[in-house]
Amino acid sequence: MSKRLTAVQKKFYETNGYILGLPPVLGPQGVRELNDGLEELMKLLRPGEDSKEIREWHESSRFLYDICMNDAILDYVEDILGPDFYLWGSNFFIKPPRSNSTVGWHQDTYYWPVEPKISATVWLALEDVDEQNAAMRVIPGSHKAGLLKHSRSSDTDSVLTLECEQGQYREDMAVSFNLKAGQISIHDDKLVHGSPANQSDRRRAGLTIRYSSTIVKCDLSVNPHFKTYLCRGVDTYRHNPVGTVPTQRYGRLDRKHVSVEEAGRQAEKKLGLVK
Ligand SMILES: O=C(O)CCC(=O)C(=O)O
Repeated sequence: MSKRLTAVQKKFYETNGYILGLPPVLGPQGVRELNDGLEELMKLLRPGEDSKEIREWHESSRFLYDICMNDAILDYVEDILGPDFYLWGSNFFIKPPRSNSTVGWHQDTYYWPVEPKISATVWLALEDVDEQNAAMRVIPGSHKAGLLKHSRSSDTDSVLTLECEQGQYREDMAVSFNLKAGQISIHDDKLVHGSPANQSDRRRAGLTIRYSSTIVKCDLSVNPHFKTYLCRGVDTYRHNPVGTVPTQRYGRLDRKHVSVEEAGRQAEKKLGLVK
């Protein structure tokens, strides 16, 4: 039985690979707390680090863990992934005003050493986000095209260096993920998406939260740090290590983060992404 999404919304997600236009999951007070919490986390960064370092800190910050376990968010995710799913990833995508930084077109699943491909990302807006301040853009329906070819580019303003090769997706079809503060979007792990530079005078910040069906298994030889937190239902598969719920409100995680991008070419080969 559906918790929050109508049959039409579920069908839309299935066809297009994303959902927008949901009621806010945080009110003005919740949005203020989220922004204040981000400031507290930023205080834990060391010289030379930036907000990109705040990754998987739901494992060390109860404040973030509680946001990732927000009941309204989990209801939506349950409608998409089914009754049994876990949380495993979170990070902030922040573009200061007038920043050149972009996010190149990519499929999340290319970055993650997990199978099968039954995962979804929630993007929670910390402030109003639109075309002016570099909202994320997605290619509707591109999640049905299978895994696309990605190549490494070092000559780029993108914070991600594995980008979808051109010609495999229709950029002219892109839809902008405009959100009000406290609203979420949800997208499929195979959906092609990215975001442009922020040419406005407004910051643009979102928290991404990654959830997977309990059947999804991580290749720990690529990412040995993968930890799961059951959100709903039961994990009959027990494929993955289980994380410990953090007790401190704000805490940093001191360890190397590993996606396929960071694990390097060897990992791409091992996972059969390249020859
Ligand atoms: O916020 C962005 O610009 C990109 C976010 C993203 O790539 C993701 O949520 O997977």
